[in-house]
Amino acid sequence: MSDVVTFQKYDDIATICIDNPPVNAAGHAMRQGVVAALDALEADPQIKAIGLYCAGRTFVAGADIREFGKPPQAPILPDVCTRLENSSKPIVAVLHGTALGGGLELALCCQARVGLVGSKVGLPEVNLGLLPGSGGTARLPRLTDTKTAVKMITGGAPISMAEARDCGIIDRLEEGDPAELAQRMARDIVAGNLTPRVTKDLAVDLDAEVIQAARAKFTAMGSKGAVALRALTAIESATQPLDTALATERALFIAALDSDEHHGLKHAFFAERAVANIPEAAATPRDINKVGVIGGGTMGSGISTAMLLAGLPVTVIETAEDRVEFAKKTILGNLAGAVKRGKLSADAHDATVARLSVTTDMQNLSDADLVVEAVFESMEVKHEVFGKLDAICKPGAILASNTSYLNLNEIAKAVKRPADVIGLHFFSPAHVMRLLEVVVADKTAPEVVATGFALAKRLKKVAVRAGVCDGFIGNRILAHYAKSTGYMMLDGADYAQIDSALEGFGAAMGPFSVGDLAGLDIGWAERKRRAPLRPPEERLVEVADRICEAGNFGRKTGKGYYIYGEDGSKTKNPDVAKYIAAEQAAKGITPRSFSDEEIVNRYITAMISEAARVVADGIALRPIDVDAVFLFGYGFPRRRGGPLCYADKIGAQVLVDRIKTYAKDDPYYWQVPALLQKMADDGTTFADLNKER
Ligand code: 3H9
Repeated sequence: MSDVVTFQKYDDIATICIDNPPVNAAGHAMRQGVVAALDALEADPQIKAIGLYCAGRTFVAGADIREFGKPPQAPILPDVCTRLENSSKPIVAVLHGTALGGGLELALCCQARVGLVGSKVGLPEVNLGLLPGSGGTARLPRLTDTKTAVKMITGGAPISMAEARDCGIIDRLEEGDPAELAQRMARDIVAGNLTPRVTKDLAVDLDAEVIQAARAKFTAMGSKGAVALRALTAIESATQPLDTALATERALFIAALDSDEHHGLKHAFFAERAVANIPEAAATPRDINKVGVIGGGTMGSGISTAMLLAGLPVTVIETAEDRVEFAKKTILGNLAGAVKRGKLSADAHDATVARLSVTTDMQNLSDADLVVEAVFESMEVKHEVFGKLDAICKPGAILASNTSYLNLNEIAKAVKRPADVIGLHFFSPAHVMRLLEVVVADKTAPEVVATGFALAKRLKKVAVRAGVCDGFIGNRILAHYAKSTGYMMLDGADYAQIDSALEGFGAAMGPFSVGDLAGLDIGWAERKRRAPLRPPEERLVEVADRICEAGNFGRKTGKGYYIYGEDGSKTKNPDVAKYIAAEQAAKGITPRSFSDEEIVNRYITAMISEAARVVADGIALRPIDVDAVFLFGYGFPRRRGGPLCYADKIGAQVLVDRIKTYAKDDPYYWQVPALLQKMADDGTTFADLNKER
């Protein structure tokens, strides 16, 4: 018998158990094991029905994603599915946990399906740039209505087992233990209490209107709708004879395996998980049962909301009564929004609010396990706050700063317990954005780092370990590449064109629109802070300063690069053209035009350059950590996998050549990073570096 698939006989029934941790993925050994078990049980004349179930936390959660891109090893999953479908003995699949992708496809080929209450089924392949490749598109529309099939296959979100029962995907909803249920259900089949429903024998009747509406929607989405459109094409062939439909689906699946979207989305899937692999992973996290937050502004309120949503009691410290009221109002507003978005159940709302207290008395933090400081970005202010916390907080309490760029080693000097100091850099809105940069100072204790990662998991965030430097991973890279857009604008590119070119690349919003949304005063203050540090060789773009000097800070004042009408309109601010022209004239710049391609190339190359330096300096542990930061904190298009995954697609030599070309006009800004040059010379990639580190 195989290591991962075993079977047991009980009189005239048998069970097959798949035990392939962590998620029972349908890897090669598992596929071989299922076929071998089936061969043995079919050959036994005593066995009349079989129950198929999984050990551990879930039924098969899909094909083994790690095998994609490698030569397929027989038996391939579609053949295992067909083998189950053609079994001479009825098989009932018992689904628990998350029966996803190839897992659900295996179940669709069994002669009956039973699901456990509280579990889910889904076909999430589109989230990996794929479509179901083991008959899901051909078989699901035979069991359920077109609308459900299209939604599940092209949308990728799972549905509850109760919904699956209601729409015909499973035959019964049961409670109990999968092993026990597998026996019971097989016996029910033998006794005639559970009637097999063989998918291939059911008729397909696709609703043309639903298909047409979906096709129109995905077509209108352009390249962003391509993955869903491919999946829809497979669904449409479900009306063909099963063999033909399966062949069409297989051909589309193989083409999808080769697509850029799949490559990027697969990388993003593993990036989300790979970042948890840190040097401090073996340390035991400290218990966090009570949290303090210093500062109830937008950031502090967002952090407090995130903690409350994770079930933690929070004490927020503000400086004055009116600020206390503002913080309360903001947090309550955030919680009401969470109820609306389905992130907090209405029943749990009042209990969540009851866990919040907002006060001006810092002594209330004496029993907090963790305090996150989210006050004004000034070393002086941070030192004052950390000095007070050192005196008030109990031994073992973690003292965290939410600073987005200040030197954490300096901040830690304000306390007598630097081992307890860490950076927890949340991204705004902190209760929504998934990224948490965990910044590790020279003296931070390993268990404090491990606690940061454990907390992120509790908050359902993606934690990425960062070293200390100005801006850590994300903001350091952002500070560099953001300049490229200003340079292009001053050299003649229309800023609205820059926005639309980068939106075409996949950014949710172009950089000038983002600046307006975030508030141009933030960048203005930051430029003033950095002004004394700015080397004389560095180009300066002053357009944004002119906009701010006129009292326009973007959306919050109704005017920035764009003018925002009360009716939701957005038009270019004509003053900006005047500021640009004046600066060009003063600096002797003859404006030229830029193609969308050049805009994207310069922007991405600037981003990759600084990202390469961040990796070389050890600020990020691996290239994949930079990718995770940009995917979960900066809206980098997921289908492109992250800046350094995308860099491998471009190639190190091409990037080096581009930088050298751009450097002819601005040799200070465009310098070839040593790591990129080395990769170009050695013919290596960031993916190679991910494997090494
Ligand atoms: C497919 O099925 C194609 C077919 O139609 C056709 C084929 C021909 N493979 O997420 P977690 C690992 S496409 C390999 O932290 P959770 C994961 O990397 C597939 N590994 O746990 C992690 O490893 P590590 C369709 C997988 O409880 C560990 O398991 N299916 C796979 O938070 C734990 O994962 C999907 O897309 C896999 N399929 O969430 C489902 N899945 O510990 C993808 C997980 O070394 N998976 N791993 O970092 C998920 O959505 C979640 O993992 C799941 C569990 C909800 C199952």
